[in-house]
Amino acid sequence: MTSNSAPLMQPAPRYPVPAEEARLRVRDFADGLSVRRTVRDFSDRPIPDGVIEQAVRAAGSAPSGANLQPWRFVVVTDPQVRRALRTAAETEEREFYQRRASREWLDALAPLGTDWRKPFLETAPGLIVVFEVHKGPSSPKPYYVKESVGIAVGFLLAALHQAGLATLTHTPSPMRFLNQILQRPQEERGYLIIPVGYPTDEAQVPVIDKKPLREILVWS
Ligand code: IYR
Repeated sequence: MTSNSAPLMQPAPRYPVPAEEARLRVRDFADGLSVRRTVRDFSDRPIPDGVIEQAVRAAGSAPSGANLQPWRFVVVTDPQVRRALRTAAETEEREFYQRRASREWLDALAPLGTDWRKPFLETAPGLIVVFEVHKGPSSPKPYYVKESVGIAVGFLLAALHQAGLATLTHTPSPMRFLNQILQRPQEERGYLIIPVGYPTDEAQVPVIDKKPLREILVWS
């Protein structure tokens, strides 16, 4: 079916911010995000009710290819399911760290201190498993899927950080075990696992830095 009719339009929403206020707000936003760190040691402190819902709402407001919103966010709290995910992820990750990864890749990871062990899949009180949604019985063919889901995840991480929650972006590879354990249809493809919670009192993070603005920003 094709459609040539003009799309239904409405006035663009206004979001008025005076110039001086704009400078303050964007600086505050950047300051707030710049203290975000990926955390690997989670306490059992629970996630406040309602926070995940609003954070996923923020993610769902992201722009996407043809506005097809090709994402699904599966929240896992059940300890048994978290254990199954950990076992499966560690199987793949052991393979990665011991065989699949190149020396160059392992050298790049060394400053982060990561290895095949993924205890945070069990210790974090919640996991948000993000899936790409491809063409299927109830989903159309999407476009720019990785870009779209990446933008949505950016919104999600920023929202959770805003709520004071720590997150980790975990990328086991391959991720097909996610479909099986979480009983997701095959048009859904694992994109990322995001453990969410609060750091333990003893949690440490590697000393790393972000590139300064003058290195990443070019006015052309
Ligand atoms: N997926 C593995 C390895 C890994 C890869 C990158 I690139 C990282 O920044 C961190 C880890 C893992 O999750 O450990």
